[in-house]
Amino acid sequence: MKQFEKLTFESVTVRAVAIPMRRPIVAKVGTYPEWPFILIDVKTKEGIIGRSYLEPYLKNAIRYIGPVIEDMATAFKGRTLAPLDMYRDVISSMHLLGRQGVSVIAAAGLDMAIWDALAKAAGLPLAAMLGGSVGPIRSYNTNGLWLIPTEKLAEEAKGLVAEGNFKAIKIRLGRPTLAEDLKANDVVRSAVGHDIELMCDFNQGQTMQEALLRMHALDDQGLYWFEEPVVFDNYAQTAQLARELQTPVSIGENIYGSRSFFDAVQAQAADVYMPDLMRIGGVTGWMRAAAIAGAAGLPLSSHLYPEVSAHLLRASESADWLEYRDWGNPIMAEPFQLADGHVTVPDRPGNGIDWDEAAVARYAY
Ligand code: SMN
Ligand code: MG
Repeated sequence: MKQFEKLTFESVTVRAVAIPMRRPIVAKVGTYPEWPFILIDVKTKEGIIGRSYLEPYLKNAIRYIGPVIEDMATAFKGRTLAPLDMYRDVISSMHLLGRQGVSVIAAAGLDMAIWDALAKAAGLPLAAMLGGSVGPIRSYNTNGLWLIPTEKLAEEAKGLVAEGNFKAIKIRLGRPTLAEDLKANDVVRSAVGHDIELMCDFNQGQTMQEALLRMHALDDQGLYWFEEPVVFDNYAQTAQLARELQTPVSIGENIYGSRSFFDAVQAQAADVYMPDLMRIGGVTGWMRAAAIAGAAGLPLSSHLYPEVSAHLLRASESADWLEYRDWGNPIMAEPFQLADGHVTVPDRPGNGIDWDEAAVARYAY
């Protein structure tokens, strides 16, 4: 039920938690035994609270991302909640410090919380607020299969499929030798069979020379996509790989803002894109990127942030797989329901995020 004609920005609360991981991340980008979150609560004068979180990878990031969010919030005090205007103003205020990196991350966190508050005030799930509907999204399980010993891959792969009757899972490649990558792929494929799609992620861990040899050798293995085969923003190189290989090339998690997203699409840098809400610019940045991907006919997946990404995929023209990870579930009052490899966008106002405050207190640092 609609409650307010307009909302007024009052203040923000920023908190840090770190949650131990069931299957610690071992990737080319780093090793993470626990996963930090920055929790953002935007308070409005009318009493509605908008919530979001960021996944900043590094525990210390709260020390510099937190103050930027608080600074932006000070400038918002007393303003009517209008996410498009606020995003524009806050990004232009950061012009001299740069329009990428921490500037976008802080703006994105606030943007997601502001959209949440607006959707709550309208009495609509975020997906519906954006003109879409609630419902299922097919999802792949990304919760494991890091660069762990090959002997452990089979059991973990079976476990990942079983925990949500998933039809797709993601494996990390880019081991020291091609033989090890082929072996890892064989082990996982034998464990899960041919009805499960296998995405694979190289996390930018190869030079172009290595990638050319490795990708061509893996190209007939039936992998669903090759993610970030080389440094993500060398679009000339990723475009060459996308052209030469039959396996689709995916990038997107490291792209900051819709203008950089447009640059990548123009450069034909990939076959599939997977925006990350903290980098693409929150709900506002995502919808702009989604329009570009839709017009270009390019499938759009997601990176982390499953709760909010699910709403956005329901409102994106070329929506494809959601990346499902459960690392934030311990602090969620109502974690996602999984059924048959799908998550369901919850039919409640806002983005569906609410904190389990006892758990937040437990993981706070
Ligand atoms: C990833 C996510 C989180 C930490 C490390 C690596 C990865 C992904 O790139 O796409 O899931
Ligand atoms: Mg990735």
